[in-house]
Amino acid sequence: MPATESASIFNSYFLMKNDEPAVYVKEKTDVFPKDAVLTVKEIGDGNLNYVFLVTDNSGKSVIVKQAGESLRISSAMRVSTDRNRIESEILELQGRLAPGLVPFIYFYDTVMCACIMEDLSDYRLMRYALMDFEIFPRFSDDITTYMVNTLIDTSDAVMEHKAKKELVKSFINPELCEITEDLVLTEPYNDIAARNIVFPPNAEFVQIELYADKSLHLEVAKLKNNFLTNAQALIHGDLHTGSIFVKTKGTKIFDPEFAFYGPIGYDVGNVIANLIFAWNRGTAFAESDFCGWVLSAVKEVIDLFKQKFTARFLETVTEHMFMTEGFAEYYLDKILADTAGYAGTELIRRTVGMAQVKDITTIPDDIKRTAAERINILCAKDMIINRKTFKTGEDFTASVLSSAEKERMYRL
Ligand code: SR1
Ligand code: MG
Repeated sequence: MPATESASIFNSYFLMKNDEPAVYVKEKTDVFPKDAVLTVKEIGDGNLNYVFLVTDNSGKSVIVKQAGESLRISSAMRVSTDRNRIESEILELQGRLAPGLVPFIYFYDTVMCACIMEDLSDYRLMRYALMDFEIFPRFSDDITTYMVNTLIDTSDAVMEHKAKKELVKSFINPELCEITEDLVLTEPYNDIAARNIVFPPNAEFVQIELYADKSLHLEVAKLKNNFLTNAQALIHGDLHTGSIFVKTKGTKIFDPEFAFYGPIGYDVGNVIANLIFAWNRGTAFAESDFCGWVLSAVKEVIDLFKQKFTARFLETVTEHMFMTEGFAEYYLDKILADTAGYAGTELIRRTVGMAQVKDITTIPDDIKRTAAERINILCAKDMIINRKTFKTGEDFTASVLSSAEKERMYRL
């Protein structure tokens, strides 16, 4: 073993702190000269990991992201640190499939369960930018290119099936999937683990509309079964606006640690639901121009996704039977129904589940927050129950507007 390797403090796992991420970057990469003076700042505000910004005195910087053995959101929840390998490997793969739309990975390490990646400090986290009512005209185009390229190209439509199954194996992600199976697809409907967070003015509404609605439970059970068994494509698995960086001239999708082979509509549905949170917040603050843009983004994401998906499917399909006339339409139709269904489950779980979104929880006026939450739930139920009828961008925007109207009627 070379002397440097045997002497390294990074030969066995520990949680980095203080200036250790800087030492780590110098040891593992050539990004900075060995004599560079580096500063370290912990900047993570997610639920799971530790994120450090490492900068030299010229302003050059990288990010070090490390997986802890228990989660930041709850020290009682322990989740495999293999999530960091999954995240690093999928970002490398997606960098090839969707160039420019994901951060560059300089290095990753299965001992420290950490990776060193491109710093995107010139971008803003999309959730916070939307909370300030900023608009991003490029967003629909970029996010649909990312989804179409990364999802079709890893599916059985395009990949040789044995090679695809190798990827299924490599991206098996049981513990992170379990979080979604529990927090998204079970607990919001029954509070079975007693960790839902229900805004008190909506307690009765949640009891009637979610906990007591058996026909809703049946549809969610079907969506859960689909999530558990439909190894359709290598999905991001947690594609909310806290997993997206934006600036006027670009978009970067990051944080795919929940990635696994699952239903394509899970990713598309998450994007739609998180736009709806932004719309709901905009409505509470009477930001009508912003709300107009958000609704047009919802419509565009669906319509551009359909358009690009069909074009890329027809261009790249290699599975002979999938070339049969009518199959592309059948395949896309199922994805759109899944999109509506999982937009619904995301809307509900972020409203009553353990992991909520600041777009809604920081609405200061209780009456407006109550209304925003009810719109989320009514819209979600429409999308889940009637998911097979959602075919166009307008079907999604119409559901948002009619749910807002329904909520107004509920109050009268
Ligand atoms: C316990 S982790 C809570 C949530 O944070 C992640 O971003 C996922 O969305 C997960 O459901
Ligand atoms: Mg995350």
